[in-house]
Amino acid sequence: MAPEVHMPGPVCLIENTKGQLVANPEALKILSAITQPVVVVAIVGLYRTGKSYLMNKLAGKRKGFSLGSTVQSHTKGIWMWCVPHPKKPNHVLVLLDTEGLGDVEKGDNQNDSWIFALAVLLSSTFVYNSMGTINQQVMDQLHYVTELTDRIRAKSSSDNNVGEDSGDFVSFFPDFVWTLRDFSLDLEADGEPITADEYLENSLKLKQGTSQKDKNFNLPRLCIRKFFPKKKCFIFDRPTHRKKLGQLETLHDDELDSEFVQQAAAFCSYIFSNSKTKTLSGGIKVNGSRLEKLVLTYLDAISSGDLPCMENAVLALAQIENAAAVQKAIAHYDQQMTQKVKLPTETLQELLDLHRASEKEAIEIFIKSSFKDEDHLFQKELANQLEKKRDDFCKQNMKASSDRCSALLRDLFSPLEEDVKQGIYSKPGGYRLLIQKTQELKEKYLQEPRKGIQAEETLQTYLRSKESIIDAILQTDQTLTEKEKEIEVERVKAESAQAAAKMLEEMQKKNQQMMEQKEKSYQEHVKQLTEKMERDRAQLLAEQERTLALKLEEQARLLKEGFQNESRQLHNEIQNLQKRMAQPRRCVIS
Ligand SMILES: Nc1nc2c(ncn2[C@@H]2O[C@H](COP(=O)(O)OP(=O)(O)OP(=O)(O)O)[C@@H](O)[C@H]2O)c(=O)[nH]1
Ligand SMILES: [Mg+2]
Repeated sequence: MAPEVHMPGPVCLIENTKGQLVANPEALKILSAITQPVVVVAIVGLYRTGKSYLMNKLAGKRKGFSLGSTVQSHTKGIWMWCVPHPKKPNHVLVLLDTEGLGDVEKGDNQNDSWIFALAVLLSSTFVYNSMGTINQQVMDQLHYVTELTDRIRAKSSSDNNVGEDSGDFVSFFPDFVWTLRDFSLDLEADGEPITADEYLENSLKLKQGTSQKDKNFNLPRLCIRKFFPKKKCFIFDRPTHRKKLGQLETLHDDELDSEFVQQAAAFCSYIFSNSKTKTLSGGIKVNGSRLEKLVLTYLDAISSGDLPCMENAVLALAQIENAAAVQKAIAHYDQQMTQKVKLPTETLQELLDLHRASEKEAIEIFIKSSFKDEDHLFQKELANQLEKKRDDFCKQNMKASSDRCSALLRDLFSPLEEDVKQGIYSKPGGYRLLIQKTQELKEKYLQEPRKGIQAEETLQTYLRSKESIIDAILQTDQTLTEKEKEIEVERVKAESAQAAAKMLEEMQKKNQQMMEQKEKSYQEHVKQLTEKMERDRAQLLAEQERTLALKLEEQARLLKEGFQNESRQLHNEIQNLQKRMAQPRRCVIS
C-alpha cells in the first residue's frame, strides 16, 4: 500500500503570535486526511539546544525543521512533520518540534508552560532535551512539569479540584525520554560505569528531609517519577567542533563526531521501535484526524481560559465520531435495502427479513466505528432511525402493493364494467352470468404474482364498491324468484363477512410480525453491544493492570528510598485504581 502521507517539509501546527496559540488550518487539513494511526513524538526544552536538529534526524533528513545559527531562539510555536513510520507499516510518525523554553527576549513564562503542556497532551513519546549533565539548574528549569497539575485536568468531574486528579495523569501521559546533549562526562557512579538510564534514575532520587529546600529539590523529581512511569535517557557527545556547529545541517555523517553519529542512531532506533501509537484512555487509537480534533479541543479550552481536560477531549472526540458512525450505519442500511428490496414484497415477513439482515450489518458498522457512547445515546438514536426507516419501508410497501393491485383490477375488470354499462347483464339470467364472470376474473387476479400484502384488501374494497351495481342486476333478473334473491343477498353478505374476518386475521398476523421484529431489533442491539462491552472491558482491564504494575513498581522504589509519605499517597492511588478495576459495568439499552 502506498504511504498515506507525503509532506516534503514541516509546517507550523500551532502558531504562537503575540502570546496567542492558534492552530494553522493548513496543518489541520493535513492531519484530517490521515486515517492511519499516529505515533507522536514531541521534543521540548530550553531554546537553542539542538532540538530541531535532532528531530530532523528522526525524520531521516538533514534539513527540515529549521535551525537557527545565532543565539536567538528560532522555532516559534509548535511545528509538525508527518512521515511514513520507518518501522511500523501503515502508521504515520508525527514529529512535533516546539518553541524553545526560557527565551529571555520573549519573557512570557505562561506561554512556555502552555507549549510544554500541549506537547505532553498531544504526544505519545515526550522528549525532554537539555544541554550537559542533569544538574540542579536543569532540574529547576523543569518547573514546567510541576505546573502541569495547574494546566491539565484528567477528569472532568466537578468535585475534583485542580491538581487533585493528577494520579490519573499516568493513564493519559506519554512515555518520557530525556536527551542530554553535549554530555562530556563519563557515565559513572561510585567508580562503576552506569547506563544512561541508571544515570537518570540516580538523578531523580529524592532527598530525605522536610525543609523547603528539600521540598523544592524533590518536587520536579517526584512529578517526573509520578507522571511518567516509563522513562528513558540518551546522552550525546557534541556533534562536531564548535566552529562547525553553525553549518551542522550541511554536514554528512562522516564529517560528524562518530560517537555522536552512533548515539543519534541509537536514539532514533529506540524511538522507531519503542514509541507507541498515541492512545487515549479506553485504548482508543489516535489517527491523524483524531489528532486534529485533539489539537482543536485543547486550544479551544486554553483560549477560553479553561484547563484542557483529557477526559473531555475524549468525549468531544466520541461525540463527533459517534454521530458519524450513526450516519455511516444508516447509509449502509439504505444502500443494502435499495439494492435488495423490490417493492411490493410478496409478504410482510419477506420485507422484515431483509430489514433485519440490513439492520444487523448497520449495527455492526456502528459498533465498530463508535466509542465511549455514554448511556448508549448514539446507539439509541441509530435504533430510532432504523425503526423509522423500517416503518417507512412498510408504508411504501403497502402503497406499492395497493397501486399494483388497483392497476391489475382495472386491467382485468374494465371490459366487464364496460359490458355492465352497455346493459349486457340487464336481462333474464344476467345475474348468474355476472357472478360467474366476476368469479373467473377474481381467480385470474389471484393467480397474478407479486401483488403484495394489500392483495386481499384491495380486491375486497373493489368488490364492495361494485356491490350496488350487482345488487341492481340481481333485482332486475326475472329468472330468479324473490326467495332465491333473498338467499343470494344473504350469500353475498356472508361472503363479505368471511372476507372481513380473513382480513382481520391477516392484520393481526402483520401486527404480530411487527412486534416480533421490534423485539429482534432490540435483541440485536443488545447482543452486539454486550460483545463490544466485553471487548472494551478486557482492553481497559489490561490497560489498568499495566498502570497498576507501574505504580506498584514506583511505590516499591519510594519505600526502598524511605519516602513513607509519598509512598502512602501512591498507595491511595493504587487502591482507587483497584476499586475502579473491580467495578462491574452495565449494559442497558432501552
Ligand atoms: N553544541 C551543540 N550544538 C548543536 C547541537 N545540535 C544542533 N546544534 C546547533 O545549535 C544551533 C541550534 O540548533 P537548533 O536545532 O535550531 O536548536 P533548537 O533547540 O531547535 O533552538 P530553538 O528552536 O531556538 O529552541 C544550530 O546552530 C545547530 O547546528 C548539539 O548537539 N550540540
Ligand atoms: Mg528549534
